Amino acid sequence: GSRERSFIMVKPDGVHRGLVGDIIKRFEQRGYKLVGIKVIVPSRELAAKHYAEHDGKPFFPKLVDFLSSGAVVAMVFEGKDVVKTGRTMIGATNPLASAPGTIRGDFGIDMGRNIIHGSDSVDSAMREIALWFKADELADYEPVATPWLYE
Ligand code: DAT
Ligand code: MG
Repeated sequence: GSRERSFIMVKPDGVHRGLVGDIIKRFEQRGYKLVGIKVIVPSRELAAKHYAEHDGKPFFPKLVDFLSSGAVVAMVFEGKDVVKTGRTMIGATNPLASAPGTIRGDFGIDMGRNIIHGSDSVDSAMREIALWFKADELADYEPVATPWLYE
């Protein structure tokens, strides 16, 4: 439904490169509601928990080092089909395989510098949101634009 939520995170490369505003703008103008946002330098422990599904893969240590190497912007967006649509807006895991118009396809080259994370399922989103945010860090409000976005 329209209360679906996704965990969206600008990774350290995206923050260093000044892409935060552009990324927020894309979700905002699509009509998704920002319900949580914070800037943090994740610990290695938090980064490892976030990427737990990849624990044991050859790229895992590098991935954890990278995510915990600097500031990230962690966000929760809400709206109809935001998990799947968010993934479409982000593009493929490998930026070189991502279509222009997608975030990775517009801004990235290498897999290990792919700018942004987005939850891959509603279940992953719930796990990730609980990992990165406390319940009282998520805002409950109704944008006045809602009836002009949803019929
Ligand atoms: P996504 O970020 O598109 O959900 P994923 O969950 O499969 O992709 O992998 C998490 C991150 O790990 C991904 O953004 C970049 C990195 N990664 C994935 N597969 C990789 C590989 N084969 N070699 C190097 N890094 C990889
Ligand atoms: Mg993933």
